Amino acid sequence: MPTPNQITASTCCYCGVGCGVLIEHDGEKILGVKGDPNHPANFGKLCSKGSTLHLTGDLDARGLYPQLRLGKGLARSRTDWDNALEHAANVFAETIREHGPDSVAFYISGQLLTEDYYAFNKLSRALVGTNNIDSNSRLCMSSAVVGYKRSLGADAPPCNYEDIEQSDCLLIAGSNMAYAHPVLFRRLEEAKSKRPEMKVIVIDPRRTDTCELADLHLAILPGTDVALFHGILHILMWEGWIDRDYIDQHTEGFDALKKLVRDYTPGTVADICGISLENLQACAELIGRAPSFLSLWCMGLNQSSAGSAKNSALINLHLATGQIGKPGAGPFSLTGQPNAMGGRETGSLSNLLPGHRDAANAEHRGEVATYWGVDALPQTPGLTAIELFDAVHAGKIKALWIACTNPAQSMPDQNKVHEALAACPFVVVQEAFFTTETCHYADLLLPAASWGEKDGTVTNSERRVSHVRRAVPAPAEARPDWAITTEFAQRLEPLLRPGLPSLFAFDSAEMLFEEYKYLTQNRDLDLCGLSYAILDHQGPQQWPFPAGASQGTPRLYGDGRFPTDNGRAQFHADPYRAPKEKREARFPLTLNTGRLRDQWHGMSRTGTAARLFGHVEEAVLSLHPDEMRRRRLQAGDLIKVRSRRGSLIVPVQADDAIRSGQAYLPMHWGDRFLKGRGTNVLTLPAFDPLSKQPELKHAGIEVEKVDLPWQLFALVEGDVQRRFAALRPLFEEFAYASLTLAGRERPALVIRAASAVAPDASLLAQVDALLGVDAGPVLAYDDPRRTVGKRVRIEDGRIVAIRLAGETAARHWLKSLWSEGKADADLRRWLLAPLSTPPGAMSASSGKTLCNCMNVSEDAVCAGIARGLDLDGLKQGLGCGTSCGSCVPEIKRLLATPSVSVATNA
Ligand SMILES: Nc1nc2c(c(=O)[nH]1)N[C@H]1C(S)=C(S)[C@@H](COP(=O)(O)OP(=O)(O)OC[C@H]3O[C@@H](n4cnc5c(=O)[nH]c(N)nc54)[C@H](O)[C@@H]3O)O[C@H]1N2
Ligand SMILES: Nc1nc2c(c(=O)[nH]1)N[C@H]1C(S)=C(S)[C@@H](COP(=O)(O)OP(=O)(O)OC[C@H]3O[C@@H](n4cnc5c(=O)[nH]c(N)nc54)[C@H](O)[C@@H]3O)O[C@H]1N2
Ligand code: SF4
Ligand SMILES: [Mo]
Repeated sequence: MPTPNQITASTCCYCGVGCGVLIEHDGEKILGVKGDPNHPANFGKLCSKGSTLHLTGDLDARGLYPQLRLGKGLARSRTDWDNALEHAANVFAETIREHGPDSVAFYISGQLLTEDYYAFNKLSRALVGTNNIDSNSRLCMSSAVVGYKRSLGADAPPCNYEDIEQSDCLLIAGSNMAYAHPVLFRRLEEAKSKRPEMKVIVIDPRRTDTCELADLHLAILPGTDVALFHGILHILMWEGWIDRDYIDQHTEGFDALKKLVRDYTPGTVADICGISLENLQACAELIGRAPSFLSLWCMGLNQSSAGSAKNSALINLHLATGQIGKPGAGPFSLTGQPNAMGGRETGSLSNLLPGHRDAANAEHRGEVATYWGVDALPQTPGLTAIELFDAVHAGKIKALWIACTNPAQSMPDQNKVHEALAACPFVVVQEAFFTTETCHYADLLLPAASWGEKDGTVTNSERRVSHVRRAVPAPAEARPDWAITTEFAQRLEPLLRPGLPSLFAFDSAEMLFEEYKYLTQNRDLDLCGLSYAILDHQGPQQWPFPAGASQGTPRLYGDGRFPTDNGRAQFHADPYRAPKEKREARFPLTLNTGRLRDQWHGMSRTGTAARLFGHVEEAVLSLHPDEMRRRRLQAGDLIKVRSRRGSLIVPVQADDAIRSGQAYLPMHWGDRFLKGRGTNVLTLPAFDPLSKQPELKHAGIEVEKVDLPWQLFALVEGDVQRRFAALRPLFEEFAYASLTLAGRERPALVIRAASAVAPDASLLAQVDALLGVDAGPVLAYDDPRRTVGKRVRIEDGRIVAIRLAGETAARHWLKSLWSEGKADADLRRWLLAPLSTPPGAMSASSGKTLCNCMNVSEDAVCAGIARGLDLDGLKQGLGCGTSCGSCVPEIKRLLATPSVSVATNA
């Protein structure tokens, strides 16, 4: 029986800010979500993604029952858990017996909970006996891990969120916080509005919405951060803005660095970075004169073949100025995923072990083996993500277990990843949503519980551990990850170590936590004083929190002692190295990739909420207007984007937020929403030598216009996930196909496709049948000579489905009639005439929803600005920006743009 009005305090499952949420539910279904006013990460705030969590998770997209494929080429069919896990245990045991433990691998995720992570780690290293356990954090945080460890001695971000608010000078490098860590950005906006003297510097090749808060934006050339940081240090030294005492007392290695940065003169650096001498000098001065200096960084530094060098070069600046271990100061890496930190803590990168230990360290291996009661842990180094999929491709990995990540969308060099997955003899995918690209390759597909349905803990960017609480049961037969992993391990044990007591006698997530936490005893991250009960009574806590502690630790290294052998922090003198793919005639553009405000990664969850497509509806490549002109491209033209590894067809748009010579494509599109394996078909697998993190931000590309005159547009209301699944395969026949959702109260599936010639009539007939425009109350017009065809289905006086074939000029007009619920005389007249262009003058509308909470369009905001409204006026008049605030930076940008009247991007 559902019991209404229940509230469960939990956390948001998206970014590393780690906001607390209050889940409103009836014990069966999640009905709403609010920010938790008592959670110290967000104090009640949520961003556009967090506040729409309850609108996501369409059951038609969820995994409900295990599915098994009994041979390549066969279809998967439903099975039960017993059979599924027994089968998996047999295949793994057989593979290990025949080819050794390193012939299997686990590829897991920063979105798992700490307890899930721990179970996988023990499974891989203690039971299977392989270090082949890596996670998507390899694509995300591994450069920061290396940076912290080699510069400061341990993988521990020393700061907290209040330090950000208290700092006098903030350097935001390679982070688009406004989109990727919005609630923290809200906190920063507020702090700066209270203390306008606070200075904000943004280092990003693009002018992002984060720049709305910047006193200084350095649009450096892609990948040149190391040169910039050395150049800043050069000036700091020259001007005497370094802290000699701090360097002498608490660090080592400064002399070598001094020697290196001598060559990084302002002129050289300005040249390498493509910025002015004045701006470089201004940046160094802001840092050098600031009473407190804090840096925030994210993927613009980490996802680089020089990721480790970028991290350490930035930390150098803090050590040289003594700006660490005090309020408002320190090098603060923002974590991407909600539990990227938990993964690092439990040792879920192949080179790590639980409790911030190293797999290559014999003493560490011994400690963990003893604690687990096994003879030894494996010595052979484990494979890292890129190496792992290479090994799968080469046939060396014969059984692969993937959990909570979608490598067939998110890894670079997708063509190779798809080949690898297709060829792997046994692929298990443990997923909450069965719609992902990776699920396609699963021989065994296991339905996982997801947000609101599982118990455990996560650690956010500021080392704060929160208790994640279950609000409702998982749908159908979906199970929590720790339970799946543990039960698989229990079935594998008798096959691999018969007769021995179980290593996996866990009945709850809490039992896993209790076992795991003692592996952190006396380590830098000591969690021994924590328990679920303490988290419930005292709220989320920051580690270290050793036994006997009454509270967590907000800031590290206040005493200048570092967890290195001699207690000193280490300067690193790595020279600047350019990104791997140099600009050359065949690939003259550098492709940068990253996040959108309202989407999450491969969109398995956000892609089920139509309104989250209101801000950006489809994949579009951005180019500087000069590059467009040079190639004679118009906004909206379909282009072929080519890299050394693959190509993709998308529309193009002009964007003066990026510099000439560069291009930008959001990372979110994979093969499902866009034909052609998505953004990462273009990116390169080259990685940093120490962190093995791939260079996802700088791929060499070229673009050219493609001529695909036969176009199709379709829109169909309702039942979107099922229609998506049925229609998507038909669009393989088209050269270009993009699928998206639209609408708020009445979600619709929207499809755009194009090809060189008209497709087979039978294909179109199949599409029509699935759209429901083949029969019933449908107005139709066909012009066989011009191969133009129009179909509109009208029910109760409203459009419910549209299909335009041949030419699609009327699509914006029709879509707006649909969204307004109109089917007027104009429509009927237009439909029954050979004309395909819409009647009357088309108003050029961007169709973009700026404010998702209050449903305010960009057009409405621009019209308000044209009427003379300022930010407060717009808030009062239109309501935009008054709820989650995620749209405020963009509204400010529009306010600052001269001549904003009505946006005219077609
Ligand atoms: N909305 C949303 N939020 C998210 C996520 C999401 O999918 N959607 N994902 C989460 C995850 S897992 C992560 S890791 C974070 C990522 O958060 P961010 O790293 O902030 O996001 P990105 O957009 O990937 O990249 C940040 C910026 O790096 C810049 N950049 C590119 N190359 C360089 C360079 O060479 N130097 C410098 N200085 N900058 C460069 C890009 O232009 C981009 O603006 O976001 C988290 N939050
Ligand atoms: N070009 C380019 N590529 C990138 C990046 C980039 O900036 N540019 N960024 C990289 C970064 S930083 C990251 S972190 C990766 C992210 O890449 P992925 O890890 O592939 O991203 P997600 O789509 O979040 O995948 C998580 C999967 O877990 C599923 N899931 C959700 N909850 C649960 C659960 O509780 N249990 C289980 N078992 N499954 C669940 C989701 O449905 C989803 O399919 O992408 C990387 N790829
Ligand atoms: S900032 Fe947004 S996405 Fe990140 S945890 Fe908070 S609500 Fe979730
Ligand atoms: Mo990430």
